[in-house]
Amino acid sequence: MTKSGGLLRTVEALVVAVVVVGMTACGKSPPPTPITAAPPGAVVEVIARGLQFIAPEEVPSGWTTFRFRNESGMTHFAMIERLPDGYGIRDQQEQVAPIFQQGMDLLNAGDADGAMAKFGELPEWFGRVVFMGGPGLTGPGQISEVTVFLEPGTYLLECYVKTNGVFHSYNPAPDAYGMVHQFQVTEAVSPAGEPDADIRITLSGERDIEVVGDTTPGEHVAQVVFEDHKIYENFAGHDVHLVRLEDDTDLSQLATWMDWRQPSGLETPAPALFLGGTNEMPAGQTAYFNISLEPGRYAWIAEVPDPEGKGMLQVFTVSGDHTGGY
Ligand SMILES: [Cu+2]
Repeated sequence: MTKSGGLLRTVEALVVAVVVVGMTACGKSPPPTPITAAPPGAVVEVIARGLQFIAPEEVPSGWTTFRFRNESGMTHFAMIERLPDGYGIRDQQEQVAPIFQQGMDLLNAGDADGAMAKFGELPEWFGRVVFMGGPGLTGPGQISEVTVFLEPGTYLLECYVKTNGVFHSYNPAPDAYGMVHQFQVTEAVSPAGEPDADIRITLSGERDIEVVGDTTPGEHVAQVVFEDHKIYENFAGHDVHLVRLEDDTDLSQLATWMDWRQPSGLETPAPALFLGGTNEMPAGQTAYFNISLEPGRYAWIAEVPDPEGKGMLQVFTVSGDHTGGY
């Protein structure tokens, strides 16, 4: 048994004890138990609270919707990562997260060569992690939803936004681990089908983000097609997020923020309100995400270095009902 498994069992035993005592004492219904498994076909609830994910440990395979509720005061995302067989959260904690943090510390100190040498220490298996989308950048108090097709296996949810230069997924304190959560995608298949969409977004490393559909006020579902998978200087592939722009939003600051290698990149607080999207996926994969639009200015933006230069920062306006005074 692993240490975390032992801890979990201890927590479960405590919960059972509390439930039994509570029922015996007053005969009322038991308090809610921790989330351990999502029922097949149900929406998988993922909560960001502080610098932790609260999410199920088992998720059905097939088309599954992840609803990400950000209860914290910071912007986060929830990237879905399929681990190679035999690897788990402890390997990420011991062999990957510290390397990225040490490399980031070197970048913050202006030592780009040292940082690249450090990133060269990443283990071979990290190159075999498959990024499978997941809820994109989501601002404080916001809820975002992504639907993806998952095969059975061992997965992580990860957020690597930074606070004070430290990745949310890195926490050097034992048993106080940061924004990484391991879950198992089971053989039980979700009865949910592929969602319907009214907006289609095509992502390619060869051209601008292509959006087809009407971005009118109200609810929409966007289908995101990953036509190819190009790896950029930040070791990541293209993706797409929705961000609300205010009159004083600085687009060049926003563009810089999308590159985690910059000291100000992905650093708390975000320069604008993010409303979800999808993290990267392999070529040929498709994700769906829910969008709620009000009249105003928005942008589609990818988490890549210089998104504007790549055609991956696209501003658009949602027109209001003219009788409403907009
Ligand atoms: Cu985070």
